[in-house]
Amino acid sequence: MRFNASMRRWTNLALLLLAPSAFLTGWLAFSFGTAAARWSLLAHIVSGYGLLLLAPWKSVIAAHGIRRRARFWWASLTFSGLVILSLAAGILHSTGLLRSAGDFTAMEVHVGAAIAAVPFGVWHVLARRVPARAADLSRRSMLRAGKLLAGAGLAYAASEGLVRVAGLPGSGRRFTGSYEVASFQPASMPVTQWLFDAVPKVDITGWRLQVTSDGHLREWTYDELAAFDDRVIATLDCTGGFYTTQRWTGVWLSRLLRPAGALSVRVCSQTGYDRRFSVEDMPRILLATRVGESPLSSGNGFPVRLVAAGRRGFWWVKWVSRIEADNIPVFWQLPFPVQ
Ligand code: HEM
Ligand code: HEM
Ligand SMILES: Nc1nc2c(c(=O)[nH]1)N[C@H]1C(S)=C(S)[C@@H](COP(=O)(O)O)O[C@H]1N2
Ligand SMILES: [Mo]
Repeated sequence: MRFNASMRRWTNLALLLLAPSAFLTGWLAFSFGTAAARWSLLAHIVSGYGLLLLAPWKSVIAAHGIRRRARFWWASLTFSGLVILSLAAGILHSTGLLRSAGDFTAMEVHVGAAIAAVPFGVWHVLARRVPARAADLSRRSMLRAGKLLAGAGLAYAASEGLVRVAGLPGSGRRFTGSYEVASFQPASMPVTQWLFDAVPKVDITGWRLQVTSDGHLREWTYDELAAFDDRVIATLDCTGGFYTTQRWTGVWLSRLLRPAGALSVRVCSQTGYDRRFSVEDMPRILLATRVGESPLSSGNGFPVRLVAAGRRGFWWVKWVSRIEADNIPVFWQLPFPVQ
């Protein structure tokens, strides 16, 4: 196949579809703790390998732009660097060849580089515009697209096969891509925050949990909460790339509040971190006082934290200090925390 102008257009347009698809399906996977994560990741990884397969063709295009020193060509190069870093970290994570470097997990580098690439990517497509044409939807370009996706699917299957045959650590990943750490060993459980939170100091003597429902405030002491003995075995699956299964003990939220008229329930940490849940979920979300048979450690949420089985780790609010039912719909929150 000759690499003519139409092929160059096609390559750039394929990148235009694949890069945003990889970015969005990555976040989609993060928003599920159920099998839906697997389907999002399938689309995610096929998009990622599709980008990788286009690299030889894109290099020819890029070499031309660099040779003629297009305006801000170095910004496109920075963009390439970030995309390559993200791809590499994603593959290192998934194979398990390198799961962390310094303070960062491969998954954090993977997502961090992808986020950093976004402004460069937006600039790149605006600055190196490729206007759409009817011919872009021709039978021929569709056939090419089909071949590319099939190739990406094969590349994915081949890499998964290799991971298994070679017995790489990646073969032990959960359906979310996460690795198991310290299951049923609560003392060795990782301590991690979404972004910027720090472990607060809690003086348990004056501590109260404030629960507001139907306009009525009820305060609970730690001992009152610790007297409940509701139990669940649940898996905390952090988007940073690890999961840990533990025996949790505490109280189902439905025992602390049964709002008659509310649309949703907001669970707030002492640090200001919060998440909103639907009222129907209350019977399945545990406010945990213990893990294993011991009280929570400070890092893991002492005095009380949420255990939200089937949801990713960022829903498991630690250091819960306030729970309030109100009339704000549950979807009225950012899809991911910002602190
Ligand atoms: C993963 C995505 C992409 C990467 C890493 C990437 C990278 C690059 C690099 C390094 C250059 C050469 C430097 C320059 O001209 O500024 C370039 C040129 C170019 N890119 Fe991209 N690009 C990507 C996606 C896209 C997309 C989605 C489009 C358009 C829809 C596009 C259109 C172009 C055009 C038209 C050129 C100029 C080529 C020339 O001057 O002959 N690129 N790209
Ligand atoms: C340009 C953006 C991105 C590209 C090109 C990309 C591509 C990839 C690739 C190639 C892999 C490795 C697949 C494998 O070897 O099996 C991967 C894994 C992964 N990516 Fe991304 N990714 C991007 C952004 C993101 C974002 C923004 C997120 C989350 C918010 C994300 C979440 C994940 C997860 C969870 C995995 C692990 C999947 C597994 O181990 O099965 N990615 N990605
Ligand atoms: N208050 C608060 N709760 C939080 C977080 C946070 O940053 N602040 N991070 C969440 C995330 S992203 C995860 S994965 C789990 C981590 O729990 P662990 O430190 O007990 O492993 O806590 C969740 N609860
Ligand atoms: Mo997390």
